Amino acid sequence: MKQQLESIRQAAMAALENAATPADLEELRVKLLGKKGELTAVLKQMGKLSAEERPVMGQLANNVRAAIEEKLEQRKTAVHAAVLEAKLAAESIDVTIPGDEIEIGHQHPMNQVLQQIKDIFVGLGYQVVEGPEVELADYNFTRLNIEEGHPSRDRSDTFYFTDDDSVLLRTQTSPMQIRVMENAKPPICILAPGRVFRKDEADATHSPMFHQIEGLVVDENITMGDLKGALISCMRKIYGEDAVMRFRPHHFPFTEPSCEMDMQCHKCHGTGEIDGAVCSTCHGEGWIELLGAGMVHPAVLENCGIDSTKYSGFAFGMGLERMAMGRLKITDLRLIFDNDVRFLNQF
Ligand code: 2U9
Repeated sequence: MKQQLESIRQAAMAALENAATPADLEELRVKLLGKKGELTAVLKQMGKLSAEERPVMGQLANNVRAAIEEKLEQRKTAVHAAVLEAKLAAESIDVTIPGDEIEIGHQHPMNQVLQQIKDIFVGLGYQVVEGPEVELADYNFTRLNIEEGHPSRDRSDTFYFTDDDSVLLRTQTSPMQIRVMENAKPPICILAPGRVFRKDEADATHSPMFHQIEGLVVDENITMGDLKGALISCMRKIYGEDAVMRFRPHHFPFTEPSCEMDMQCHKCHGTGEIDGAVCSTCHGEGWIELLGAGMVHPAVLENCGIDSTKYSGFAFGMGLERMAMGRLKITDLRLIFDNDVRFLNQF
């Protein structure tokens, strides 16, 4: 029996040493230590031994079992480590391989310009207001002091919904300011951005739909100085603190006095030419037109129930596409609305 036990130990050690997979080890465990295993088979013969031999053989059998168990654990750890190492080697990732580029979307250039202007005026304390695109002629024209028969009311210029020309697609965002003035008491300080509609043929500089941003400030003692301060401050934030501005007299029915604001061309510095050729940025003008503005006409204030002897206000308006084209060097308005990604990805 001693012989048998020793040969089991020897064979077991060799077999365990050669086992390469967890499955091999499990198979050996069952074969050596299981109920029908080799060691159990030997132990079953213990009954045939003499009383003196039994404890000696029992002790030896326990030693063999302990040795096999220890070796089994040792090999399990080693095999597990080897399997893991092989797996890691097979699945290794080359982190130096360049990844697939993921295209990330971005704001439309029009929204970029809109956001920048909104941020500036919100910083000055303006509230952004939005309203309906389908408007009453009363709000779009009459209360803005635009008289019956004015060319902008013409059916060839404005989209009307009704035969009596009382409902239309707004031609400016000004009706929004009328709505606010009608319902709120001064001080009023608002910015009204939005889509407007005019019957224009689409070409490089015209579109039947475009965007405006208008501003309105109404309070006691508002002057032309407040208008100039707000507009120069805004445009210098956009075009740089050294930008040079000028105001020219103009006429709008809803403001009196009215003006237009120009910025000296930053390319030719007002000379209109670069190296003897006509400056392509200002087309030789030396100045770039930015917006229209003026002091709110007293009749417009009264049309909204605001006492024009107590309150005054200034207003301004600019075309957003025109701003974007100037800022982003876009030469054809239609590109802004085409939404061709080859164009949009440039911004
Ligand atoms: C109220 C009173 C007055 C808004 C103003 C302009 C001057 C102006 C044009 C710029 C280019 C329109 O988009 S454009 O074609 N706008 O020149 N807009 S003052 O005046 C208002 C607005 C609301 C109640």
